Amino acid sequence: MNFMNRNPVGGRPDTPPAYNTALTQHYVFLNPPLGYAYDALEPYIDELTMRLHRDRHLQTYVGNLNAALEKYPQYQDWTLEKLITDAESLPPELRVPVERNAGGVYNHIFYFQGIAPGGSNKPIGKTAEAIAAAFGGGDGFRARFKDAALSVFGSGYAWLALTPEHKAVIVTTANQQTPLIDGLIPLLNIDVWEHAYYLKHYNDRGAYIDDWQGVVNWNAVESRLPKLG
Ligand code: MN3
Repeated sequence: MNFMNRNPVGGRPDTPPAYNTALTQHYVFLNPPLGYAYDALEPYIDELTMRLHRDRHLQTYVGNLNAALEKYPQYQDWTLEKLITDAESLPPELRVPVERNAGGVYNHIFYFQGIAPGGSNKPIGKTAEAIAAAFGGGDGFRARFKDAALSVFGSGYAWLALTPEHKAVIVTTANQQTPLIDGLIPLLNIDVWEHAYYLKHYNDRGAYIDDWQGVVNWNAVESRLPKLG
């Protein structure tokens, strides 16, 4: 399966395509390759967790989203972002499955593309500047982000995002909701559903968050910044 050729779409003009093309795809949605081997994040994130997470959990959201849109050709050219942000204008019977599953696809692709083998522990470039301004630097960010990720009750995500004024903020979302609906620009997320860490860390979410910090792909985060000025 060649994801890039099957569904050629342009990236948003303000974001380079390398990391973000999969987020602008539309029906028929595909599960993009990780871009690294399933075991490449060892010892931080284990191979079996990565296999199950992408091949089963994300695949289920992809399948459910395609099934939901199959009989609605008028929405089949909507991108993931449009399905999420304009869900209110969908027919009632389509709205809930789209909200859940488009969010599930978006959030997981965003998560998998936000980590990489050898990911450095340090924000770079404009990201580092925004983090320094908002949190006093990388250490302050890591502590605040961990607290936020720990605070998610049940299943959800913690996010680093930008406000429309381009101030860095940390927010959390429940289940498969995204900060897009609040007008924020997502930069980085951590999946804290138990399936993201249970095989290795059991119920110790904090240990998973610490490990995840070691594989954050700050180059990807930097590429998600809107072009300023
Ligand atoms: Mn997940």
